[in-house]
Amino acid sequence: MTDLATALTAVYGPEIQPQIRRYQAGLAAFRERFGPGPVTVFRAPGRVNLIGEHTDYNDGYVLPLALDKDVLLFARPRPDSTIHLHNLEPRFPPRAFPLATAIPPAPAGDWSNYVRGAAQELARRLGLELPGLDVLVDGRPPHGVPRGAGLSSSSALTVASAVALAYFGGWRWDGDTMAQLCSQAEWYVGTRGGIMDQYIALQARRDHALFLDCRPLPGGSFRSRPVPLPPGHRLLVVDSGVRHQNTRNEFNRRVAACRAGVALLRRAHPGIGHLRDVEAVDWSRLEPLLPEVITPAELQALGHPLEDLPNVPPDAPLRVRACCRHVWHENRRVLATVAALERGEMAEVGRLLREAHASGRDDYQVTTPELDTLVALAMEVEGVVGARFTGAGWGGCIVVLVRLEAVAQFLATVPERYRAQTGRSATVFPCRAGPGAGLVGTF
Ligand code: NG1
Repeated sequence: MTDLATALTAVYGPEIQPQIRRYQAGLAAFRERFGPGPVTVFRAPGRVNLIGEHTDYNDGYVLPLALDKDVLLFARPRPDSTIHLHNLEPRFPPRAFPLATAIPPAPAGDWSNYVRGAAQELARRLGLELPGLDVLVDGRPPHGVPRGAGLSSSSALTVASAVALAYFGGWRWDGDTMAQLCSQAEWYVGTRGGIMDQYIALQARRDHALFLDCRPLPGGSFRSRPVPLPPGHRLLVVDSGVRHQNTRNEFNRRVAACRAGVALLRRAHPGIGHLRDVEAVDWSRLEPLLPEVITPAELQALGHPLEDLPNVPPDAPLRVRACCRHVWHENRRVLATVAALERGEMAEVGRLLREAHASGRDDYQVTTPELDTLVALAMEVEGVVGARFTGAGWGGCIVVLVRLEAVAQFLATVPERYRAQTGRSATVFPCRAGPGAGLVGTF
């Protein structure tokens, strides 16, 4: 048995009173539902990405950090091989499914699919004798990860589930292998995302962002490096309050546009596998090789079928040139941001963040009017270094880098002006870079 206060101090630092109450409530709810006895607790954080959007599935660069908000998973092995799921939020109803190497999905949008994906992937890849589990999940505010806000609450649930199953299955995982497994697990829900969210959830370091090269090295590991956050500054996450449903199709269309670009560039650059592989070729030489728009059917006729991309119909217009333009430049921006942060050149960091937002808005077309408004309002505050949308887009949050002394002015003006302009309320939370996912202890 672990001492709760000691375990929580190791994870959250000295201010643990609210966390003690949160964990105690979770433990009590678990025992009320599943009976007395020891309970093992796991956690996984959400993330905010400073820069490098829609680059991870193109084998590119990203610069995320883990939030100090997390999903808690309370678990205890069962004598059979089923997973019984309970969630402290009533809008996520109880679920149960048997462990297997092919687990049937619940209907699209069902919360249990993230746990199913993780369970299926562990059963498949590791061939473990996984025990069944009773599970209780707590992702409630204010300490949980906001849902659907581009802060990777889904990856946090996937990662926490995988870590719990691996623990009870006796697998001593390494972070790179586990991140790849969890990234694959999220394909279970249909999106074809990259490795950023799961990697940072697992490998985050307190007070640091993580520069990650999403191209796996020959042995399957990844190159990453902690980047300290600039002293005298604060990162703010501002939730626009806009949530878009069914972004899966739009997401996969962007993935399709990038893959189409690679297929077409291969005619002049044989052997390339990702946009990343032409990073040294000047964009002005690549752009003429790409059409503005092409459909999957036209690509197929050219001998380049797009495979394994759910919900991308043959006549979907793929904006190949603009999407590739975003990715090619965004990769450069990540490298330049890391260099500028390390040299303390904050004006340059700010310029890159603003440019990244404009590129997501104009080329990748994933922002919303509300996100654009929030970024514009943020930039009006003196002392704001830069601001941009964060995560996939289509609503959710912006991230703002601001000088410490300007935070009060930001809080006093931006939400009010946002409400005046859009009629919506924005939630601002200062963000501390927290540690990565793992076992908290048995209580
Ligand atoms: P969010 O914001 O969590 O939907 C998605 C992808 C990332 C990355 C970003 C865009 C998943 C699980 N996450 O994140 O891999 O591609 O969009 O940069 O697919």
